Amino acid sequence: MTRAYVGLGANLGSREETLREAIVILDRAPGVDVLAVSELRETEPVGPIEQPSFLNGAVELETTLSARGLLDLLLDAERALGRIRGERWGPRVVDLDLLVFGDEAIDEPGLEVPHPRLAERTFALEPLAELAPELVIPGRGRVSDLLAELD
Ligand code: GSY
Repeated sequence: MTRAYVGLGANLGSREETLREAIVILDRAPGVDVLAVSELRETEPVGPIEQPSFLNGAVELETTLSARGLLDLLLDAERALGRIRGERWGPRVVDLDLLVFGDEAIDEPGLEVPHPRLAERTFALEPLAELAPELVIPGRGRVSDLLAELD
Protein backbone atom coordinates (compact mmCIF):
# COMPACT_ATOMS: atom_id res chain seq x y z
CA MET A 1 0.00 0.00 0.00
CA THR A 2 1.28 3.44 -0.89
CA ARG A 3 -0.01 6.75 0.41
CA ALA A 4 -0.32 9.21 -2.46
CA TYR A 5 -1.57 12.77 -2.99
CA VAL A 6 -3.36 14.02 -6.08
CA GLY A 7 -3.91 17.68 -6.95
CA LEU A 8 -7.33 18.67 -8.33
CA GLY A 9 -7.95 21.63 -10.59
CA ALA A 10 -10.60 22.95 -12.98
CA ASN A 11 -11.36 26.29 -14.58
CA LEU A 12 -13.95 25.45 -17.26
CA GLY A 13 -17.53 24.17 -16.96
CA SER A 14 -19.15 23.07 -13.70
CA ARG A 15 -15.89 23.03 -11.81
CA GLU A 16 -17.04 21.71 -8.43
CA GLU A 17 -19.30 19.05 -9.95
CA THR A 18 -16.45 17.83 -12.15
CA LEU A 19 -13.98 17.66 -9.27
CA ARG A 20 -16.49 15.80 -7.07
CA GLU A 21 -17.03 13.31 -9.93
CA ALA A 22 -13.28 12.87 -10.25
CA ILE A 23 -13.06 11.98 -6.56
CA VAL A 24 -15.82 9.37 -6.97
CA ILE A 25 -14.03 7.85 -9.99
CA LEU A 26 -10.82 7.57 -7.99
CA ASP A 27 -12.51 6.08 -4.94
CA ARG A 28 -14.35 3.48 -7.04
CA ALA A 29 -11.23 2.41 -8.91
CA PRO A 30 -9.88 -1.04 -7.96
CA GLY A 31 -6.88 -0.73 -5.68
CA VAL A 32 -7.63 2.86 -4.64
CA ASP A 33 -9.10 4.10 -1.37
CA VAL A 34 -9.68 7.84 -0.98
CA LEU A 35 -8.86 8.76 2.63
CA ALA A 36 -9.42 12.52 2.71
CA VAL A 37 -10.35 15.43 0.49
CA SER A 38 -9.27 19.02 1.12
CA GLU A 39 -11.52 22.03 0.82
CA LEU A 40 -11.91 23.19 -2.80
CA ARG A 41 -10.56 26.73 -3.13
CA GLU A 42 -11.01 29.49 -5.66
CA THR A 43 -7.55 30.50 -6.90
CA GLU A 44 -6.20 33.08 -9.31
CA PRO A 45 -4.73 31.59 -12.49
CA VAL A 46 -0.96 31.25 -12.47
CA GLY A 47 0.98 31.21 -15.76
CA PRO A 48 1.45 33.04 -19.01
CA ILE A 49 -2.15 32.79 -20.28
CA GLU A 50 -5.10 34.95 -19.29
CA GLN A 51 -7.86 32.53 -18.26
CA PRO A 52 -10.73 32.03 -15.76
CA SER A 53 -9.98 31.43 -12.08
CA PHE A 54 -9.49 27.87 -10.89
CA LEU A 55 -11.05 25.67 -8.28
CA ASN A 56 -8.19 23.71 -6.68
CA GLY A 57 -7.96 21.02 -4.02
CA ALA A 58 -6.18 17.79 -3.19
CA VAL A 59 -6.97 14.19 -2.34
CA GLU A 60 -5.14 11.82 -0.02
CA LEU A 61 -5.43 8.18 -1.01
CA GLU A 62 -4.02 4.75 -0.41
CA THR A 63 -3.34 2.49 -3.34
CA THR A 64 -1.97 -0.87 -4.35
CA LEU A 65 -1.29 0.53 -7.85
CA SER A 66 2.18 1.50 -9.01
CA ALA A 67 2.89 5.18 -9.65
CA ARG A 68 2.51 4.49 -13.39
CA GLY A 69 -0.77 2.65 -12.76
CA LEU A 70 -2.10 5.57 -10.73
CA LEU A 71 -0.99 8.07 -13.39
CA ASP A 72 -2.84 6.04 -16.05
CA LEU A 73 -5.95 6.07 -13.86
CA LEU A 74 -5.72 9.88 -13.53
CA LEU A 75 -5.36 10.30 -17.30
CA ASP A 76 -8.31 7.97 -17.94
CA ALA A 77 -10.43 9.89 -15.41
CA GLU A 78 -9.51 13.21 -17.06
CA ARG A 79 -10.60 11.84 -20.44
CA ALA A 80 -13.84 10.42 -19.00
CA LEU A 81 -14.62 13.86 -17.54
CA GLY A 82 -14.19 15.52 -20.91
CA ARG A 83 -10.67 16.90 -20.85
CA ILE A 84 -9.22 17.53 -24.28
CA ARG A 85 -5.52 18.29 -24.12
CA GLY A 86 -4.91 21.70 -25.68
CA GLU A 87 -2.47 24.48 -24.92
CA ARG A 88 0.08 23.51 -22.26
CA TRP A 89 -0.80 26.31 -19.82
CA GLY A 90 -4.36 26.79 -21.09
CA PRO A 91 -7.78 26.43 -19.45
CA ARG A 92 -9.08 22.97 -18.67
CA VAL A 93 -12.22 21.11 -17.60
CA VAL A 94 -10.20 19.06 -15.12
CA ASP A 95 -6.62 18.52 -14.08
CA LEU A 96 -5.58 15.58 -11.91
CA ASP A 97 -1.90 15.83 -10.99
CA LEU A 98 0.05 13.11 -9.22
CA LEU A 99 1.81 15.25 -6.59
CA VAL A 100 3.40 12.70 -4.27
CA PHE A 101 3.65 8.90 -4.36
CA GLY A 102 4.91 7.59 -1.03
CA ASP A 103 8.58 8.33 -0.63
CA GLU A 104 9.32 7.60 -4.29
CA ALA A 105 11.26 9.94 -6.55
CA ILE A 106 10.63 9.04 -10.18
CA ASP A 107 11.81 10.80 -13.30
CA GLU A 108 10.69 8.87 -16.36
CA PRO A 109 9.11 9.93 -19.65
CA GLY A 110 5.62 11.19 -18.78
CA LEU A 111 5.98 10.48 -15.06
CA GLU A 112 7.75 12.78 -12.66
CA VAL A 113 7.06 12.50 -8.94
CA PRO A 114 7.09 14.47 -6.74
CA HIS A 115 5.42 16.86 -9.17
CA PRO A 116 8.25 19.05 -10.51
CA ARG A 117 6.49 22.38 -9.83
CA LEU A 118 4.83 21.46 -6.53
CA ALA A 119 7.17 23.52 -4.32
CA GLU A 120 6.49 26.72 -6.28
CA ARG A 121 2.68 26.44 -6.46
CA THR A 122 0.62 27.86 -3.60
CA PHE A 123 -2.54 26.49 -5.24
CA ALA A 124 -1.13 22.94 -4.90
CA LEU A 125 0.67 23.31 -1.56
CA GLU A 126 -2.22 24.90 0.36
CA PRO A 127 -4.64 21.98 -0.02
CA LEU A 128 -1.77 19.55 0.58
CA ALA A 129 -0.90 21.40 3.81
CA GLU A 130 -4.51 21.04 4.92
CA LEU A 131 -4.29 17.24 4.49
CA ALA A 132 -0.70 16.57 5.56
CA PRO A 133 1.27 19.57 6.87
CA GLU A 134 4.02 17.34 8.26
CA LEU A 135 4.45 15.35 5.06
CA VAL A 136 8.03 15.43 3.82
CA ILE A 137 8.18 15.71 0.04
CA PRO A 138 11.09 13.57 -1.14
CA GLY A 139 13.97 15.85 -2.09
CA ARG A 140 12.05 19.06 -1.25
CA GLY A 141 11.17 19.19 2.47
CA ARG A 142 8.17 19.49 4.74
CA VAL A 143 4.93 20.76 3.15
CA SER A 144 4.32 23.40 5.86
CA ASP A 145 7.88 24.72 5.44
CA LEU A 146 7.58 24.87 1.66
CA LEU A 147 4.33 26.81 1.98
CA ALA A 148 5.81 29.21 4.56
CA GLU A 149 8.67 29.92 2.14
CA LEU A 150 6.16 30.96 -0.54
CA ASP A 151 4.06 33.21 1.76
O1 GSY B 1 -1.65 22.09 -13.44
C1 GSY B 1 -1.93 23.35 -13.20
C2 GSY B 1 -3.05 24.00 -13.99
N1 GSY B 1 -2.98 25.43 -13.69
C3 GSY B 1 -3.46 26.08 -12.59
C4 GSY B 1 -4.17 25.67 -11.45
O2 GSY B 1 -4.53 24.49 -11.26
N2 GSY B 1 -4.47 26.66 -10.54
C5 GSY B 1 -4.12 27.96 -10.71
N3 GSY B 1 -4.47 28.83 -9.78
N4 GSY B 1 -3.43 28.36 -11.80
C6 GSY B 1 -3.10 27.44 -12.72
N5 GSY B 1 -2.42 27.61 -13.87
C7 GSY B 1 -2.35 26.39 -14.43
S1 GSY B 1 -1.58 26.07 -15.96
